[in-house]
Amino acid sequence: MKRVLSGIQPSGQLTMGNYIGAIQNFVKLQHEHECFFMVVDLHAITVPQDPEALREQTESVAALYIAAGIDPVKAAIFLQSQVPQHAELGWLLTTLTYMGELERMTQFKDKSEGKESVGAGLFVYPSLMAADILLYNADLVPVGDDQKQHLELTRDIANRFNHRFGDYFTVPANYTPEVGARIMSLDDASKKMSKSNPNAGSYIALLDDPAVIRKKISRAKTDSEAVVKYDPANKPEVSNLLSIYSHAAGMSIAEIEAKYEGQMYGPFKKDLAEQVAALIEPLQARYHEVRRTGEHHDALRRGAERACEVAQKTLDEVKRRMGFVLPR
Ligand code: AQP
Repeated sequence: MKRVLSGIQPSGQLTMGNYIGAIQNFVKLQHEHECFFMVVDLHAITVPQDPEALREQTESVAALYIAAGIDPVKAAIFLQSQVPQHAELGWLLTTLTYMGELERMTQFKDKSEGKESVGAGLFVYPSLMAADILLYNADLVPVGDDQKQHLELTRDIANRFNHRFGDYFTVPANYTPEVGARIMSLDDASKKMSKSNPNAGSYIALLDDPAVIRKKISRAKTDSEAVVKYDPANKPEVSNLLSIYSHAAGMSIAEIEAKYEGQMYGPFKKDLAEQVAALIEPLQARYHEVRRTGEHHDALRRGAERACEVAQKTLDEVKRRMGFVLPR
């Protein structure tokens, strides 16, 4: 049994990108491994936040974890800010991270582009992410394609620590699905689908009304070829819709291509919308039940207790190795 850790930022409404790239894998992995799934609220404040929105989105992500099928008895679900060891190890690892490494992070470049004042937190975000993972000595980190560069840096930081202070950290491996590792925007297939995109038509939110989802999919960009074929280099929009279809319906890309052979995009898009709605409707019903009963609060409390126990052991050992005096 391996140890698995991952998280999602409460920085907006979760999208089908988050579902396919992350949550769907979390649900699978909980049956095979010891899992820790966080809501990374400390990461969400690396860009300016509205306090009320942050609170609501944090609860929403936690409830969606449960609604999507993560069992809080099997996996620890917790809020990053309720496990203070993350911030502390984050600082320690920041001192082991080089400016040049952080400057190379494409997510930092994307999120800071064109902004006048960019917070230092956005810059050092990858050191905190390294702390998130290394606190649990996680073997496997299920993330979408967009997070691979951060994970690579985590590996470098872990190796650097091990080299300077003696072998301690597990160097984590990533776990990314082949198809769907990067779900793209509905309006621009060169950009990933992102919950913080100001254009709501660019993403399918898990809490979107099914009528809205149908509309968004019917308006999704395609091409003029009218052939349902997976070819990301030449048909990025249609390939993206095929990936979403494949995950929503549990069908292979080849099966879907065969189903729509000789047809225009209309029937394909219509069925895709139905598949997504069929996936989302029960999830939404369960979500509203969780929010109504508040069962996620109990799960978060238990999750944080379990996470703190593991995290404190790691933090003590890291501090001892780095030369800090521990309380006696
Ligand atoms: N479009 C995507 N396709 C596949 N996987 C994705 N993920 C995010 N977008 C896609 C995966 O979801 C997990 C959580 O991501 P995050 O919230 O930590 O931050 P992110 O990667 O920056 O996701 P967003 O939705 O784009 O958030 P914002 O807009 O706030 O930056 C990760 O495993 C990620 O790979």
